[in-house]
Amino acid sequence: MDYQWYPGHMTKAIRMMREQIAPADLVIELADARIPLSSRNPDIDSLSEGKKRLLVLNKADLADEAQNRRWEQHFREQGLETVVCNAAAPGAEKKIREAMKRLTKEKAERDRAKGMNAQIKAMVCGVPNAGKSTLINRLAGSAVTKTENRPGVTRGKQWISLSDGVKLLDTPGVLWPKFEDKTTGEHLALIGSMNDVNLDMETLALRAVEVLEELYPGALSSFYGFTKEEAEERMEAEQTDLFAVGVLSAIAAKRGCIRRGALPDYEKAAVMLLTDFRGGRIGRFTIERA
Ligand SMILES: Nc1nc2c(ncn2[C@@H]2O[C@H](COP(=O)(O)OP(=O)(O)O)[C@@H](O)[C@H]2O)c(=O)[nH]1
Ligand SMILES: [Mg+2]
Repeated sequence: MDYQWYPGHMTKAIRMMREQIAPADLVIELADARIPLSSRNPDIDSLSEGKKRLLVLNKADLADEAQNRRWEQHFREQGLETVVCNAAAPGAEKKIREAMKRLTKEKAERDRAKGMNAQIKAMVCGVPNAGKSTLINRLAGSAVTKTENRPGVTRGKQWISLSDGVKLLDTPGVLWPKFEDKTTGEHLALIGSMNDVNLDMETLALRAVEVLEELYPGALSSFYGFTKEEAEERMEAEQTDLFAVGVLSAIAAKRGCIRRGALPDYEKAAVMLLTDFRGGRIGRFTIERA
């Protein structure tokens, strides 16, 4: 499968991002807690050099709780301020605001020592679908109404005033993911951060089965209600040595994904499985380990 995402022009993209980040004192990077490695940007370190950093492991509600704690610790040990977050939940902004305040305390004090009001600029960035807009909306809250939205003023980049002199850029910085290896693209595809139109859903669903069988054995059989024996029988019927095919066939049977001739509708079962998996319905899974 071809997971190509960003077609070239990397130098230009990096230059644009550098310009966007330039005015910020604090860079808030969003990653997906289910794939904390693949959803991070390889150039973020150099792009945010000399700035305060906050890593937000978002969609933590969909990820394995024990793994959330391990990843948080892992990044903290690397010296990166890290917060586990579910931006979709009301109140998510509290922890982020606290971390922002901690990180910008010195700058605020320096400004005040000069007799000025504290002036801190923060920007949110991350790969597509990480939850940037959701988080910005949460952080902005009612402050969003306070932005200068005067008629006649060209609506370009705007800074939303939070409290304590913190201003947040109202548009996120979209970062490209790394795609040095096949696994990165595959993991982004699994969680739904790639355009499905370009993906072979059956192959992807079979990867989901393999990954889950390895990391969370039994999760699929208990959710869909099939036994290992059933999956094995179906492997035989399909004359394959791929257990994942047996599992997908069993899922198709359990969920009535059947096409003419009483054959399993793999395409339908694949889409269903991926939707359940991405939506956290089967369980909370972290597919990259600290
Ligand atoms: N379950 C869950 N969904 C989230 C979370 N944050 C964002 N989302 C959802 O993820 C999708 C992408 O979010 P969005 O803010 O548009 O991502 P962006 O592309 O980074 O701006 C939306 O459907 C959000 O509702 C989260 O913490 N948990
Ligand atoms: Mg967005």
